[in-house]
Amino acid sequence: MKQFTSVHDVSDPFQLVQEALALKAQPHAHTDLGRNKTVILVFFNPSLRTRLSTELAAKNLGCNVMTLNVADGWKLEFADGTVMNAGTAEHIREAAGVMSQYADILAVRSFPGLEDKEKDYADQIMRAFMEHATVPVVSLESAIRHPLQSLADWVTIEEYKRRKRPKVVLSWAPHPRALPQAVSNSFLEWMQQAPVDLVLTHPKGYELDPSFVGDTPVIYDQEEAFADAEFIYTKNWSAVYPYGQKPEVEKDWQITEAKMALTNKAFFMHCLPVRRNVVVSDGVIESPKSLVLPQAGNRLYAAQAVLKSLLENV
Ligand code: SN0
Repeated sequence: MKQFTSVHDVSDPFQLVQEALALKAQPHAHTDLGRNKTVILVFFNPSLRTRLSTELAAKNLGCNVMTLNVADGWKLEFADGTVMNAGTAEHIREAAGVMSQYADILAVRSFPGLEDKEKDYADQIMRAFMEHATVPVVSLESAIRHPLQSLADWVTIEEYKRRKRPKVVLSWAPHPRALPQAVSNSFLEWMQQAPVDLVLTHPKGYELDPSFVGDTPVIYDQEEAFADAEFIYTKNWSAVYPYGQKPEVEKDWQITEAKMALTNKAFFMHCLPVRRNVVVSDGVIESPKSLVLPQAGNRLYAAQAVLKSLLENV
């Protein structure tokens, strides 16, 4: 693997899931692999799980880790050909080039602006790093994808599934703010390669980008979608059309005990952070069926599997 920015960078995603599970059994089996190697994590946006799990993953492999909050650095320019006589002090061409002098792997987080669909879906920041860094680039969530989350989600489903091919439902839920589509986009593209029956449910008006939905069935009735489900994966996202908006929804899409009772004893999953009693009731997230903590725990082994695979190639 040469970079990790989407499922398309991974030749065998199932093999990577197995690698993460092997690392979970023996997290300290490869402490020499990263000796004298440096991972730089660059955050344009806040992080809790991603930062801690990726730092620890790198350390478990024996790497040096440095973290840069972009707010602490120069304001970067991404457009080519700009006359840089205004607010931006350094071009990404130099910034990514310089970081590559110090890093063996560069990992980057950036959120979308949610104002201009074309701009966000061009995934400018991640693409600029891919283009101008001279070392492998890892996505720590970009404007449109969160592949480390999806890999951890697949690992979790693999651990908890009771059937060879479980039914997995990705359900929209309400949220007070307009959120990115990245987690849901990625979940769809990874689950489309997993041995699961995947169903997408959301209110009318919250259709995801067709390039990510592919041929995943969409059921607009949440309760109908929940029938026979073994995993309820919940996430809010803002509308794609009109982009970044929050159209009104008639029914309450919160995940409640009553809705979970319609499933086949489904597990509840969410990437976190989650707004309790808006996205999911306390009763569901506190129940024995809630996988939010094991899921977050698996972020460590997902990151470790990815870094290991990249280190084996640098
Ligand atoms: C981010 C998102 O992409 O939806 C990160 C998820 C891993 N979530 C949020 O920004 C939630 C913020 C909030 O105010 O609840």
